[in-house]
Amino acid sequence: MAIYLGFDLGTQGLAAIAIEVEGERRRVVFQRSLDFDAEFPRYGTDHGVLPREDPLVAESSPLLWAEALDRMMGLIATEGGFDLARVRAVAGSAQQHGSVYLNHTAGGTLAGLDPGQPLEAQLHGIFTRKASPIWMDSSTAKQCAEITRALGGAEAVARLTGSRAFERFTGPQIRKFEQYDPAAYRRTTTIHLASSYLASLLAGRRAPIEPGDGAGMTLMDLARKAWAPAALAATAPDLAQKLPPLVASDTVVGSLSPYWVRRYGFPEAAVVAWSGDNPCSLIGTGLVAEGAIAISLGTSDTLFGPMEVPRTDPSLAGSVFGSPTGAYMGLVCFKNGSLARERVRDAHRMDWPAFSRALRETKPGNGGALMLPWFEPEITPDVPHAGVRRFGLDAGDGPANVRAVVEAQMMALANHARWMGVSVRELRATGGAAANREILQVMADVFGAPVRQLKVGNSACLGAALRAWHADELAQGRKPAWPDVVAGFVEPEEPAIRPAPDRAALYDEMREVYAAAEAHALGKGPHPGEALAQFRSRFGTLR
Ligand code: ADP
Ligand code: XUL
Repeated sequence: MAIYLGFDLGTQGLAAIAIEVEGERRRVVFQRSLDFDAEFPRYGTDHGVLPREDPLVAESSPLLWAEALDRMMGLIATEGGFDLARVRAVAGSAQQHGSVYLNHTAGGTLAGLDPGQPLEAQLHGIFTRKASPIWMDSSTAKQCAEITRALGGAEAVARLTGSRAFERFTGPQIRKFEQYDPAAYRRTTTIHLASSYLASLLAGRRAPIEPGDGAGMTLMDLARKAWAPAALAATAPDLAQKLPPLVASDTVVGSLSPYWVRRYGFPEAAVVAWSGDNPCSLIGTGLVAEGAIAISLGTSDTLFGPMEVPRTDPSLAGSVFGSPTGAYMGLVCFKNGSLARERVRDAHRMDWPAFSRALRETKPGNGGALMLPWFEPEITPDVPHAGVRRFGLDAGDGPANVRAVVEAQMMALANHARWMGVSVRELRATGGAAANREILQVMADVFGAPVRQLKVGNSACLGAALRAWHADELAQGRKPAWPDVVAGFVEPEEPAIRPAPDRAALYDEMREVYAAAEAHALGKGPHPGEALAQFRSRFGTLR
């Protein structure tokens, strides 16, 4: 019976899953994750991020990622509990936008890895840049402005690439690298995404990029799913030679290289193009047709849903990426996700059970107390400098701050997803914090829709494994339909978490107040004092 492997390079760790498939029989046979800070302390990461002086800079280590992949392959071989010869194909998901810079020796090194030595020890000479900028970086405002100007304005960039130029996107990051270290840029022969870098390590050769992750670079023509010459020219010299080719998401890019075969006993299984964590999560939550959305509460909070044809966000807050199905997906991303919830939890010396208790013991609407949870610079909306704002909220009141941060996050998700034009009948929740039913209750109440947890919590990792299976079927000349591929794996847990009907009016009004508070903080509207007073007079007694 065939086994398919999926990996997920998250911000804070690497996860893997193995699924077994034969006919109607489908099951998860292995699941494991490795936390970067705990398992690889010598890199000195904090939540997977290297220490940095500038709060706008966020980087991680491509050597750490390689070491984690090597360790995980070893664990699958020793603890997987299945005959490795059954592994037919491997695919992966990776945090989006992060980039890896390689020199001319990389090809030879990857093709000739010595199975007697650890992977990481053999890679030190292949990089032109030791650290990889990751999605949490917001240090490229200048480069975004330059690229935007060269391409004729933010709307033009969004029409071409699916998104305006965001600071975390790869193109602005590449431009910054070229400006700060032109000699190292010139020595760079390949610029990978985290996804194509890890696929290259597995295949022992330069792996291509696919349109799910490629759309997060400000370099891809979204409609044509090809590199956009104007965007490349606006970004850095000679970029076309340094980027891997773009291929369809279901492309087999090679097979497991001799390193993995000899070191751990894997077969020469197919390596399928890796994609971004959000495109993979779309598959792993079962969203293969338009009309439904999912929310991932990972390190970032994201909301996403499938789209048949790309419709860009007129407010330019959202993004459109390729979907692994060949269609498209809309996405809104928030930097102040799990780490903001952790900041509130830790400030009030709580653990997750105490955090949940605080949500149970406080009332919807928080008596009109409101927070703008910008512990870090925010992506949605664009908040360049961190700064938490509180309205009628005592910073020392633990339970009220817990409710305030979660209500704020859910209202921001709901407000900034309106452009997708999806009437939300049901939400699927995934990511680390989706294990928390009290957080999901606030989600259900704010959206006024039932929320379903999924049986497999890491949907990005599951989505990667399902992509491996789908591509392997295609490679054998079959035509698997996506609904059949995801069936049996993405069924939600019962029962759903239902919204309390008496909360709909409250959150409808509170979402407007929240939008006003946000606009005010961005210098685009009056102080929300009056709106808050009205809200309190109608709902404040609920405290
Ligand atoms: P990534 O997006 O990096 O892959 P995960 O999806 O693994 O991250 O989510 C990790 C986060 O999940 C942690 O930072 C933690 O804050 C959060 N988390 C884990 N368990 C809980 C819980 N019970 N309640 C709330 N948050 C949780
Ligand atoms: C999406 C984004 C994050 C990362 C990390 O645009 O920046 O969701 O993919 O998970």
